[in-house]
Amino acid sequence: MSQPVFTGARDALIVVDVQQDFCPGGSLAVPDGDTVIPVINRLIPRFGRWVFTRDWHPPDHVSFSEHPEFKDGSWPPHAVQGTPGAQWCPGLEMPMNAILVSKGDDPRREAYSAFQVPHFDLEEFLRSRQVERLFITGLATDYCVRQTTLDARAAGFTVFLVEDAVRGVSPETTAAALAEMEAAGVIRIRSDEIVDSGERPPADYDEHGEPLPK
Ligand code: VGL
Ligand code: ZN
Repeated sequence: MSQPVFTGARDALIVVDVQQDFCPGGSLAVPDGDTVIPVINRLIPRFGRWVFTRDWHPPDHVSFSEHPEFKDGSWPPHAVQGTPGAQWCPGLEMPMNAILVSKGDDPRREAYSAFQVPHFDLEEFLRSRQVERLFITGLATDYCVRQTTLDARAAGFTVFLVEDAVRGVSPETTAAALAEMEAAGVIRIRSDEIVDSGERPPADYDEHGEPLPK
């Protein structure tokens, strides 16, 4: 381990789009996409806050094409609401109290990033809970991971990209995305460098389900 980073109360793990259509056998399969699952499962217990995002498209989403070119704006139908392809990949151990952010549900608009959804202000949600650092995992490095990571940096968070917990659609766009993220100040880290300090964030609710003051 080169440089351990200790997780604590001001950290959140972000898990981007680990859904069946992005894993082997899916309509928009990311090469080796399923290899991120055990890595993410090992990271989950080192955190006290988790945001899981999912692509959640209507059947007539603007990005869908009959002759997909597998690039921006021209994808095969994928992650259609309520279909098996939109479900989590088998084996992903999402905590019961993770935050779920659905995106891409407007048929007319692409939404690669969890910070771009009109119905939920993720930045405000995290800020109001004193979150400062985000650890980004999931699929795909060159699209939704890239945009989520860049938006997180633009919002002022310290951002770690967990490089063995992400996979990309193509080598060229993945290399370009990694360079772009690094230029934006994103810190690349391996999952084995992330160590649990044991510190946890305060609870959001009491034992009766009433919100606690922040
Ligand atoms: C994604 C392409 C289209 C992703 C989503 O999750 O990275 N890529 N929709
Ligand atoms: Zn999509």
